[in-house]
Amino acid sequence: MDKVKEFLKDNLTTEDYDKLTAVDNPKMHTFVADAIELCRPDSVFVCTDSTEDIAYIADLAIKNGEEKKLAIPGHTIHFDGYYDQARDKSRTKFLLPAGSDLGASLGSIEKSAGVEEVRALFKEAMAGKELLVCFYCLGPTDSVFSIPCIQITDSPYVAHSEFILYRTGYEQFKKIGKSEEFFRFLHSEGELDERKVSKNIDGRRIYIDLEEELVYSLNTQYAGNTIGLKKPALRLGIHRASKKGWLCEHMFVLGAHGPGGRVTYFTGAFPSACGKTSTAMLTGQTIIGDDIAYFRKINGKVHSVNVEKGIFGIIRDVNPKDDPIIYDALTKPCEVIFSNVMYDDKLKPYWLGMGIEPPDEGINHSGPWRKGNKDADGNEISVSHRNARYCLNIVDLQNRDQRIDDPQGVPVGGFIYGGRDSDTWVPIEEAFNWTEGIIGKGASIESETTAATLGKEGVRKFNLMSNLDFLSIPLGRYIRNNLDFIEAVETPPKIFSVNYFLKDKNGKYLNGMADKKVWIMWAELRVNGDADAIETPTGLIPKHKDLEKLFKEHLDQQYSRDDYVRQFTIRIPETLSKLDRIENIYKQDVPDTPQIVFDTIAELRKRLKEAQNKYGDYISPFDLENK
Ligand code: SPV
Ligand code: MN
Repeated sequence: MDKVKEFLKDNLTTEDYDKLTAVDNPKMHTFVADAIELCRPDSVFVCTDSTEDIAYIADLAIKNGEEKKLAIPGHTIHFDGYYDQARDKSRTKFLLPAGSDLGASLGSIEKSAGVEEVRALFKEAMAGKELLVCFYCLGPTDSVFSIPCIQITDSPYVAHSEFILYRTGYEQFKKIGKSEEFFRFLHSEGELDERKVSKNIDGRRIYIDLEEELVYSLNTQYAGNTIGLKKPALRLGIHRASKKGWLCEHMFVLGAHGPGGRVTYFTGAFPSACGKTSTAMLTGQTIIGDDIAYFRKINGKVHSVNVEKGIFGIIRDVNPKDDPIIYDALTKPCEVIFSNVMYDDKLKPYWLGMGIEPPDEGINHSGPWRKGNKDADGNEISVSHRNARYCLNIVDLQNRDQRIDDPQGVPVGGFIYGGRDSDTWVPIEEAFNWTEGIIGKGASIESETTAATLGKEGVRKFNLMSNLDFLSIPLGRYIRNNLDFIEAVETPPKIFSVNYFLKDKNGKYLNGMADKKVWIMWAELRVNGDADAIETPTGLIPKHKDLEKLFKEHLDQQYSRDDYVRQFTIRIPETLSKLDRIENIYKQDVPDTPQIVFDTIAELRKRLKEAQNKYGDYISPFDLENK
């Protein structure tokens, strides 16, 4: 018997040892043995795909106090520390060998120093705890898209969340034999305080080794930092995709149901808290996924899968009117983990914008809470955190798409890029072609910041493909990969920009929350050649007559010409300023920007200026329609 197996035999129960070694993968065994030696847990549990093993993890989360049962069967609540409520960008770093460089915007640390630092923090970090060894699969199992993953963690909350969010992977691991191609994640929540939340926030680290496809995460519980398969794996996925010629995007996958029963699949990228999940959840449509998608070319077509099988969604403003399907799942017996909402003495959860008045006291992310309580910085503590979440299985949603687990994925008709933009982009516009779509839409996303990352809200930030936080390759190469991806694709997906957040001069939103459905249904018609469009300097926008019909059909609303003009006026000065900002970012901060980015921006600017000379600063869509 080799040394690693001997070590494992000495440190695992016979049952766990047998489970682990039934998967005959030396690299995986070495990873587990090293984690045990480093973190020194009291015990080890190896989790297979069996329901008993998975139930053991969920029970452990209750036993150790990281989750608490709520009144509705299957529902639990979890809290993260008061200052551990979002992704920590500043302490998320790539471990880079000396001499390599990803560009200034991607945080990194020299690899040997970083590994030494983080391993020192992991030393004996699991004393008194159980180390959990869990196997998952990114993408559907038994598919060209599948990526097996191993997660080691001392947090049953993290492992439990992953069993909701990802397909199981123990059997998948058996199938890959001795292959070394899998992602590895090592997590420890570190010391917990009496509320069972990570205590040493200063020691929070998320360190990513791209070459090894290995991520260390520590002293944090917030899922965006700890759930290896979510944002850590998104970074590994982008890196691997770039090497192998596919795409890994921060995108939902939605089935839009058009006339005659046809289904057209869209994928969409929006920065956090900008309407991504609610677009993926549009009524009357079907959902494949709401966060991360892989893309491959299959038989000359672009196909996509949901990397996940569950949703870790923002719960703020989820109410029966705006999000009826999610609200239904959050109020019926099924598996749900709520995080950072409030519960009362009847074990009922409450959150901001749920459509009913919450009680004046309960337990929330700050501990025992009363309306009006202030935190240490003097800020009033809201009933739930603005980035509070729910975690649930997509199978528990009425609107799941039938092809959710299709190993071939689904063919993609359109890409949608959106952001929180109060004054520039129209509600929807189709790009003239793939190149203009990738550059003028995806690579030009700016969005006003939200509560999903630490820092000030409401500041306009560049966020190409809403993937900036997760890029693990130089920005220019990432754009190039997107541009080149449709080589040899007969009909590339159409590319659309959307903007749900336009405001008038008084700061009032120009659109209702429900309007997004009309924009997506218009895109569905466009992909299938069933609607005309008006040419603008930057793309193609809907005609009033088509929107009028769609508003009537889908929302039972009149859509006036005035509303249309207010929303679809082309704002030349704002669009030109935006182009300047975007061009400057690429000029100053992205040394490997492909020349075509500058050429395309120059072309867009030329067309905008020509239109400005002809029509003035603000162009009504009717002027363009009648030209
Ligand atoms: C996002 O913020 O993009 C999310 C949630 O999907 S998190 O896991 O924090 O990334
Ligand atoms: Mn996301």
